[in-house]
Amino acid sequence: MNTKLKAWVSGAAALGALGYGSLAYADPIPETSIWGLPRDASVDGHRIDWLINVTNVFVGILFVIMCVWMVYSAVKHNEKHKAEYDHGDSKHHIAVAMGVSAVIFFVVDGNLWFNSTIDVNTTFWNHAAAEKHPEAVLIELNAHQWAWDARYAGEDGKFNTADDVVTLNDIRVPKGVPIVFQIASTDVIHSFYLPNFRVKQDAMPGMITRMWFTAKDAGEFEIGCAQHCGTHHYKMKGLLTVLEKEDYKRWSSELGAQRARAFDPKNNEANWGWEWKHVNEGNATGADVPVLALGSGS
Ligand SMILES: [Cu+2]
Repeated sequence: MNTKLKAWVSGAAALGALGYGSLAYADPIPETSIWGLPRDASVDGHRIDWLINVTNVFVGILFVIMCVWMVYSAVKHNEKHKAEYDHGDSKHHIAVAMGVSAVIFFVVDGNLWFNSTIDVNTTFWNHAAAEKHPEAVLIELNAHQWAWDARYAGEDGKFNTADDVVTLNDIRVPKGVPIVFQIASTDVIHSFYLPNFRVKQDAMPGMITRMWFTAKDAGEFEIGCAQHCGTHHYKMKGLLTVLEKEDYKRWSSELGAQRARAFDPKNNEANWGWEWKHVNEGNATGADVPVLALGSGS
């Protein structure tokens, strides 16, 4: 490659990477925009966004290099160029191909693997630490075709008792404290998805899965089901409202009192809660959670 062309190629690659990089690192785009990620309303969502943005920059740089390289090759190897026949299996060619692949693999995939492993172990699957927080809010979630039932322990701190707060497609949580979910499903596989909090967890029949996050902004956010779960899957939406701590306390004690008045111990279908399964020390993923018996009542 001559020096002029070399300079042009590297200049174009650098410009492309810079443009792409600044786009990826720009301020979050408003909710109404069709571009970019949904607004991040969680304390730890930046970890996910960073990985997505950095990967986009890497892939953007590679894309620009590939485009420039293809255009250069097409122009250089025009009809005036004498064809050279080559199988590309010489030691030199194999070494170059392996070297380029290894750099891409270790830099792009290696970065994803290394940082996501740290994020998962220290944060997203660290349910034990989230639960230990003195103000953590624990919620049991029962997914079914096609809605989300949420259960809070109420004043007594115990699940499946008369003062539990139970809601339908309406989850309210306080700002600034860990919100820990245990998730079950009565029928098929659903997936509890909170795009604004960068978390998603399958709801599996016959077992309890876990998920947690801390909200940093008050407001209303969508709950989606991210697993196709039947004909009315599209209707399986809910609302997650993040309240200031005092507003949340008022809401939960009012609803708890109402619920205690309406409680019917014989209504097994309504009393679907379970005793909270605490995470064993040393197993932050909660993989050994016992199988759930739904509808046993209390
Ligand atoms: Cu669903």
